[in-house]
Amino acid sequence: MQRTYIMLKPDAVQRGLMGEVIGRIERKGYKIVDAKLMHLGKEIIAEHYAHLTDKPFFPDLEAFMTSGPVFGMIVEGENAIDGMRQLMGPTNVFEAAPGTIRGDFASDLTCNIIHGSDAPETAEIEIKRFFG
Ligand code: DAT
Ligand code: MG
Repeated sequence: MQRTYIMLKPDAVQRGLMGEVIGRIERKGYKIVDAKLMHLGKEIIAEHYAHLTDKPFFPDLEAFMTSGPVFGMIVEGENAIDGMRQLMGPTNVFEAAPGTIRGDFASDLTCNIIHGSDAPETAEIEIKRFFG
């Protein structure tokens, strides 16, 4: 069993897509073992996206991620980290196939609906960051 940190981004919450995306996670067979709505500040976004703070698009990413509530979840299942990344589709939405969450609902590089941890180490750190 693996746990991963999943976050529905402000565009998903604002567009009323939470139910749709959560339904896909549940239908895949994963369990949501904790969840909460949060309004994130700049500090935690800079920490969460520390690998991107020097990128030219970081100011847009920061503004987007602090623009409204996000829905953070701990999702559990066998191979859930890679499995969720498959359900989500790739970072580049223009390469995200229909049938994936990003492929079906996102058409912008920054506003891409969903975050999912990319490795066991980051999953552990992110679960601690958002759920303590
Ligand atoms: P992922 O969210 O797939 O793990 P990441 O960690 O590399 O991807 O980047 C975090 C977020 O930053 C990503 O979901 C959207 C934004 N982002 C990444 N690359 C971008 C780019 N080239 N232009 C605009 N936003 C980008
Ligand atoms: Mg990432």
